[in-house]
Amino acid sequence: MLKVLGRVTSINVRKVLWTADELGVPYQVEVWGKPHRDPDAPEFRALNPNAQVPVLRDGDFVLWDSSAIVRYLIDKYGPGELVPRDVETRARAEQWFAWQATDLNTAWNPAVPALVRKLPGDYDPDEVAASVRRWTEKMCIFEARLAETQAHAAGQAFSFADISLGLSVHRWFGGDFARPELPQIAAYYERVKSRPAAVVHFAASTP
Ligand SMILES: N[C@@H](CCC(=O)N[C@@H](CS)C(=O)NCC(=O)O)C(=O)O
Repeated sequence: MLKVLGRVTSINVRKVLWTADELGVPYQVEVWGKPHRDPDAPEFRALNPNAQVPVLRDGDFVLWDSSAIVRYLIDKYGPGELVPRDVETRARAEQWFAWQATDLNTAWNPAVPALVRKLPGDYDPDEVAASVRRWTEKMCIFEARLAETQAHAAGQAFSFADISLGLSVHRWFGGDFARPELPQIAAYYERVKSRPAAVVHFAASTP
């Protein structure tokens, strides 16, 4: 059986688990990641020299980086309904999938640890406020995209991009800060989190 090394409080771990659930692939979670089990341990670094979760073990095959793992699962066990057949729509899914991992994921730091996960730390209030502003700007970009599709990131159908974006929206609503009204994103949140394969991942302890 597939083994996912990580902690379910990590968005990148849940991105992998939700993908596996969408594809109907069974897996076991081996808990790694602070504060449970420090991935800086030599046996974990031997699997991922970055000392980060998630790591996938599929038999003897070991893979790190959540985006690479999502693509691997789709290629090996899918694609299910996760990959649009039309080339342009598929490219659009890739675009939003990459945008989440780069632009959005960097904008929300340090707002996420300070205001969403509320991790202990000496946060500079100005930096947190600047991060909220950057994060809000990115969410407005996604709001505009959803206004075009009225459904999902790549178009009408749910795709792999909506896994990481859906979890990101979950974070947005889990934070302790003032948010502008973004009605498209609010409707999208209800749409994605009610998917049968999604429910458990939205119920996880921290957004
Ligand atoms: N690019 C990596 C980033 C992984 C990452 O940032 N992992 C974080 C959790 S989301 C981590 O391992 N933090 C250390 C820990 O949990 O101990 C990926 O997408 O897999």
